[in-house]
Amino acid sequence: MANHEKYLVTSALPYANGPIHLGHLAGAYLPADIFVRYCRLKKRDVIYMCGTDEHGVPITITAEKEGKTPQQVVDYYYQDIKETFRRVGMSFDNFSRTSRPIHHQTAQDFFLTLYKKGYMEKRTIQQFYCETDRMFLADRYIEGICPYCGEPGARGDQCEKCGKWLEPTQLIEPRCKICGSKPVIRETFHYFFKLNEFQPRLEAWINSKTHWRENVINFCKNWFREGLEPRAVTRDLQWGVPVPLEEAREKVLYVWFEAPIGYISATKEWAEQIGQPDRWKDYWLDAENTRLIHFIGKDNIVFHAIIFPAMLMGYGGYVLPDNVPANEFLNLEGNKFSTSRGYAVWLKDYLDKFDPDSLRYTLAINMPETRDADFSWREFQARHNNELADILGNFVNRTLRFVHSYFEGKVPPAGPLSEADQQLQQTARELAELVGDMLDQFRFKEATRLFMDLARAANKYFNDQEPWRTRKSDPERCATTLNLCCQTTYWLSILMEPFLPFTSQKLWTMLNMDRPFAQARWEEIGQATLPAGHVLDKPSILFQKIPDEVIEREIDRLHQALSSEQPPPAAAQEAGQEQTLIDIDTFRQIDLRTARVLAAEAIPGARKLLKLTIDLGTEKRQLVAGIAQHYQPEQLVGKTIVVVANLKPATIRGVESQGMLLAVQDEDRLVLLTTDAPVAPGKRVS
Ligand code: B3M
Ligand code: ZN
Repeated sequence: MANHEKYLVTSALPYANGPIHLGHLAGAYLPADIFVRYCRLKKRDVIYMCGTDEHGVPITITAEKEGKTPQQVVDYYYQDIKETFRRVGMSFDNFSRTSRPIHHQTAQDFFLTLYKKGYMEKRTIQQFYCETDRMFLADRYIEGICPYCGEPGARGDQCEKCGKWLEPTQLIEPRCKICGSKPVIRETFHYFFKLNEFQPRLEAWINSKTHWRENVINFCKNWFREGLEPRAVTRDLQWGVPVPLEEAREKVLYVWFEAPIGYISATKEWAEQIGQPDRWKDYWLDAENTRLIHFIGKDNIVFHAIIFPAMLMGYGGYVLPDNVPANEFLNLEGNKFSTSRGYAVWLKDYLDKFDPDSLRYTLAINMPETRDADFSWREFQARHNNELADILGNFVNRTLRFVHSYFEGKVPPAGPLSEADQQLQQTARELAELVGDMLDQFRFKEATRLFMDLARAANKYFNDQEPWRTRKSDPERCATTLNLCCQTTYWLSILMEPFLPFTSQKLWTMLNMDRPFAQARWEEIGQATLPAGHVLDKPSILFQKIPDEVIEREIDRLHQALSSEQPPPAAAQEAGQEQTLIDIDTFRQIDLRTARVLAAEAIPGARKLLKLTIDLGTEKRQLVAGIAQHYQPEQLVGKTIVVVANLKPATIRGVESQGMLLAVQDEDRLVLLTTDAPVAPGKRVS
């Protein structure tokens, strides 16, 4: 086992039950890819493992919704997610999937080893059973009212509103999530991992992690304060990794027990793929020299900083995470992503219209490292036009064009270096050092800003040196200036690569490099590398500017999703998909009321939106509605409309919308719902 330092990097395994959106990328994937690319440029021994998480109720609930088998769902989304990640430059060494036999074997071995070591205890428990669906209900299959905050629609394992972890039996008015019926309690048994027995060791281990992000440390300390409990690690489900015990053949391993083991099985699979089947041990079983780094979103901290490490401790011989840089969440135009309402920017839709590097840059420079961040289309446009195009693209373009115009496209010879020349080299070396330090501390926002500082310094150098003037007055000085500029474009192609891999490759090609980028080294930044006379390829524009109307279209689309429920995709309707049946209690959770429109006005810059002031009987409210292309404001005043009065407020184009009016889309018309006869405002619709 080689005794040099090794990096074993993972990203959270995305559920194979839906497409990837920007929020996913900013959370567990982009930071990992930036870090791994940097490690490769530093010639570190690094491998990057990921794959799809293919079991658990998120999969089976999607399968029921789409009228498919779980296998069909995961087969489709494995390919979809893998291809989307490829297009945005995710450079995994292996992107596996947990439905493969190698994962089943690895997870079952983990369970059996922990079982034989006495870390599993069998417990008989009372569990909800749905007599309609004839199945025990796992946590996420149950919904009810949260006993802590009263939130309706709390899940059986956690209330999304107050964040409390729940036992399903704590829910008020529990309902089966599939059919809506009231479940009964039945006896069953499950195996509980004795997590509590690892608390002392875990606490000591976490206390030694002084370099971890504060949010991760505090989260763990809260769990320790509440006291770790044994955790059920089996479920009464058909879809999953079968429990490797004869008496429990009908059960499967809990998805969160086996999914993190997916990092190990993906590494085993990778080792087989490269023809060195035991190579995975060099990483997972060499705790002395391996730095295991789990990139995740903050909702996965407990599994990666407490439960999986305890499993690794229990098994014995495995490396423990060196760091778990959990990111906070990314919001979208001031609101939370909502896949169920289509309020998201799907990565593949983005990639059909825009450059992957522009998104990587915008997300990296505003990464939700220590607090939630917000993606806005206007900021995306500004970062692309004013920084990537006007600073980085501009410097590269003016340098290469100047060399093609006045030096036959060849790197000019450098004469004696001036103070300014040496300062540029020194700046490049210092920035390379700083960017590297920031990346090793997982401070991506600062690292991104710093790499762009080299382009800023280079533009200033170009302007200060005035080669367009020295070309006539001092040709040798001019040649030296452009030599330094050519070196700087080379240094930039390396410095930017972790963040902008596609642009780096384009620049590498324009520089007509005769060796693969894989041979580039971080240490070359600041050193004269391009020899005089080296022939450069023709320059092309690295970043075409994005016009306002293109961004407008994207903003409008999001507001459509916010201001009215997205109709199910036409394909779903055409395919005659069964509507999800709900029971009367579920319907009654929606508070529909009549309302009188008191005032209506346009919202500056939002062609499709109107701001309404309505009378709800006991109160006045403000609504934003996407009806401006169907109604004039004056047509609406005095009208009785129907609104959803208990919808969470949302901010749309900076205006708070406190509810949602009901309208029907009929071809290209949008028609408001009103009452057949005059009705006072605030009356409940039932
Ligand atoms: N599949 C997705 C999530 O909750 C979950 C991650 C597993 S990582 C082992 O983000
Ligand atoms: Zn049911």
